[in-house]
Amino acid sequence: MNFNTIISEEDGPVLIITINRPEALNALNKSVFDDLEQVFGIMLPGRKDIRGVVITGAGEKAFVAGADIKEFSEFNAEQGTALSRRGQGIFKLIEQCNVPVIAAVNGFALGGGCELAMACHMRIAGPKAKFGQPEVNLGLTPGYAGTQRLIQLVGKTTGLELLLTTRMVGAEEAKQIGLINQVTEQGKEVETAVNMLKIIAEKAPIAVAKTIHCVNAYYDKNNDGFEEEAVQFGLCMETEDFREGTKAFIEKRKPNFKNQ
Ligand code: CO8
Repeated sequence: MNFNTIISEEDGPVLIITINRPEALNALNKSVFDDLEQVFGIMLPGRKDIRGVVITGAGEKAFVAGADIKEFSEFNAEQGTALSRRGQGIFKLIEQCNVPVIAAVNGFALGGGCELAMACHMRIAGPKAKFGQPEVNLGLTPGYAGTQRLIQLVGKTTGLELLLTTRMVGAEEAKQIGLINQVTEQGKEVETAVNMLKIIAEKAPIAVAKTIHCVNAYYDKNNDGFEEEAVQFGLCMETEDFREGTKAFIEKRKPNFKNQ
C-alpha cells in the first residue's frame, strides 16, 4: 500500500504508523486522513496477522498539533461540517478497530491531535507530551469528537475546564486525570506501546476484539452494553480459541490460539 503522509512499519505482530509531516508538527490534512482511512478501513481488515497498532508522530516535537489550520481557514459551514464528519468517521474506524490501538505521544497532542489520541484505545506518553483542546482560541468548537471523548475519559468537570480554558496538561497530569494510561521515558513511547501490544497479542484474538466491541457499546446510545456483553460472551464459546484456552488451563500449559 502506498502512503503519502504516514510511514508504516511492522514489529512482529504490531503495526507502527508514524504521521510524517514534521514541518507542520504532523498536522492532520486531507492526505493524512486518506492514509489513515486506507490503513484502518482497507489494510487492517485484510491482515489477520496484525494484532495491535501504534500511532505516533514524526520528529521530537509533536505527536499531532491539530487539524491543519491552513487547510480549513477559508471554509464555510457546509465544508466545515463535512470535514468534521469525515474526521469523526475515520476516528471511529480507529475506535472500532478489532485490534488494540495505542497512541504513543511524544510531544504536542493538540486539537485534532488530542482527539486522535483519545480515539485510540490507550495512550502512552513521554514527559514532554502536552495535551490540549485549543479550538476556542480559533473561534471553533472541537470538530473530531473532542467534546465527547474528553468528557468520557476525564469527566465533565475537568473536561469542560480544559475545553473552555484551553489549558494544556503535561504527561503527569494527564495520567492523574485519566487521560492517558502511562508515562514512560522520553523516546521510549513507541517501544512501551509495542511491548504492551505484544502482551495483548498472546491473548485470544477474537475475545480481545469482542472485549473492545463491548466496551465501545457502553458509549453507544443505540446499544445496550450489558446485552451486547451477554451475546458476545456466548459467541466466544463457539470459538476454537475458547476450547483451546480452557483446555490449556486444565492441562497446565500455555494456550496456542489460532484466531478461530
Ligand atoms: N496546522 C497547520 N500548521 C501547523 C499547525 C496546525 N495545527 N501547528 C503547527 N503548524 C506549523 C506552523 O504553522 C509552523 O509552520 P511554518 O514553519 O511554516 O510557519 C510549524 O508547524 C511549526 O510550528 P510553530 O513555529 O508554531 O512551533 P512552536 O514551537 O512555536 O509552537 C505550537 C508549537 C504551540 C504547537 C504551535 O504550533 C501551535 O499553537 N499550533 C497550533 C495548535 C492548534 O491550535 N491546534 C488545533 C488546531 S484546530 C483543530 O485541531 C480542530 C480539529 C477539528 C477540525 C474540524 C475541521 C472542520
